[in-house]
Amino acid sequence: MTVRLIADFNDDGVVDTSDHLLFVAVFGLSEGDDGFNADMDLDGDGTIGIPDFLIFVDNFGSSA
Ligand SMILES: [Ca+2]
Ligand SMILES: [Ca+2]
Repeated sequence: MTVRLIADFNDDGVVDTSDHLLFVAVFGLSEGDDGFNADMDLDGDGTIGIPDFLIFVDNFGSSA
């Protein structure tokens, strides 16, 4: 069984600082911007911002 963690952006099975670095790199981008990644728009509102960060924090430390 494969569990896809919501905030495991690099798919290594754990939500940790390496995922945080990926998140920081896209923080503030909106749909249509260069580098926007819909996987990191955790609440699906079209912008990668504070609400997505809060979801990330909730999932930080999770492992599959
Ligand atoms: Ca990860
Ligand atoms: Ca968002």
